[in-house]
Amino acid sequence: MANIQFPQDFVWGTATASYQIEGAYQEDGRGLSIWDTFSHTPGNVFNGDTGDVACDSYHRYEEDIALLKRLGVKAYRFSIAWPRIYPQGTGELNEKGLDYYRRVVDALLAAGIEPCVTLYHWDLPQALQDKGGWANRDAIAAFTNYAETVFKAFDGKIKQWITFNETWCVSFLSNYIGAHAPGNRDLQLAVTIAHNCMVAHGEAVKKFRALGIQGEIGTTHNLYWFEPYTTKPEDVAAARRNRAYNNEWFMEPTFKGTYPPFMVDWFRAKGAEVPIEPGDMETIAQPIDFIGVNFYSGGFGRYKKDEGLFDCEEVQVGFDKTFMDWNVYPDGLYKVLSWVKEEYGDVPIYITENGACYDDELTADNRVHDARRADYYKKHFIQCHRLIESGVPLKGYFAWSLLDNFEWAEGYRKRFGIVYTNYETLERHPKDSYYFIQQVIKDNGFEA
Ligand code: PNW
Repeated sequence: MANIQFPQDFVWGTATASYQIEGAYQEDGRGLSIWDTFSHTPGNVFNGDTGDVACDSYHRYEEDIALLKRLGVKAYRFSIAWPRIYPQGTGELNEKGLDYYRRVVDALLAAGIEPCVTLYHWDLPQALQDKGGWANRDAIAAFTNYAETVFKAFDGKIKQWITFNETWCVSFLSNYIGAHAPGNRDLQLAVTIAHNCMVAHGEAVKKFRALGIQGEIGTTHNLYWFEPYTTKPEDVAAARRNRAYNNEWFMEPTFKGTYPPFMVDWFRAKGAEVPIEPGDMETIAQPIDFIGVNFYSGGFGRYKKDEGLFDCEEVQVGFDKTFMDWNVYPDGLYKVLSWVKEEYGDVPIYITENGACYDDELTADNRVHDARRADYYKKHFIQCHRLIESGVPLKGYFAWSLLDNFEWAEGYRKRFGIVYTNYETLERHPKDSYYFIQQVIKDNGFEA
């Protein structure tokens, strides 16, 4: 038994995203997003689920905030839906969309909870997609304009801003693998979109600074800890490519203004070039105040000719798996954040997502005994503490997610919440993991 104590100013929070929880997809002038189109197209989302209603947080946000308050969190990470603010992406502003977030932000502040806002958590206005989406550089100016509007509307109230959530998902998962909206399968498109999104991030940061907005701004990358299964050079190189796909491809431009050359060569050999225009790399590498990291998993890989994009196959080494079939690898969190500090220096780090999906069952008395999820959290909290002890500037932790919600291509069957959502009644029921985290926050630590 060890007594684990977190620093006084450690920020405990939970996270959600607009399309996954809000519903009300046609209300108060909201425009359509690529996720409306994608989810309404048969074959894209499990069971044909859509975010039309989701958790109905658009109408039930007060209940959600009451749950946050009871949980005891200092901060809540949520995202603003661009198509609520600019239904066409650019042009006419929709005040009613801003009003919804004004209500949410005011209610959070009244509850003593700091809002942490993501500007882009995947709901691109469909009107922009119709003009080529992120592959069209016009999207960069549209994004910067949208960012400027919300910066000004919430200056002094929202003090922590994240430009993009998981640029890897926006680019490769959505445009090369095709699993997420808009569902393309084209490597060149994915490479272009990753680049344009990073430029858009940089432009938004420049705008933030130019306007003198209070608070801090950063971006969130989903990092994965991929290690070679053996020390054979070909295995090391293969695992390195697979890791760089999630990590270095995004972290190097963000912090150093360069792309990793071995990856540039690899993509070139596959026929894809990064469309860099003069000034882009400087824009991308604007200094940021913190880096958000979403961490879920990791694994081991070895060389296998023609396996996937990188000649790398994953080796199963007996990890516990979540219901997403993702490896539970808490040590990977320690390793990846230690690597961030080693490689990119003392930039403050927030874990902006970490959590687990299990096949929860609601008992007759509306409880969910999700011991495995609580255990997942505990194991990752231990690593957070280890990181802080070792001098990594980890400032906060946001559990994904406050609520079971629309899990993208997996629809509603995959539950990540610490609160159970009954999709028939839309009632919320805190799970055992919620009470576990509540106690951890209360004590700012736990006995491990
Ligand atoms: C992240 N993958 O998504 C997102 O930021 C959340 O919105 C999401 O609900 C959460 O993680 C859980 O999935 C990902 O297939 C979705 O590699 C899929 C992948 C990675 C991240």
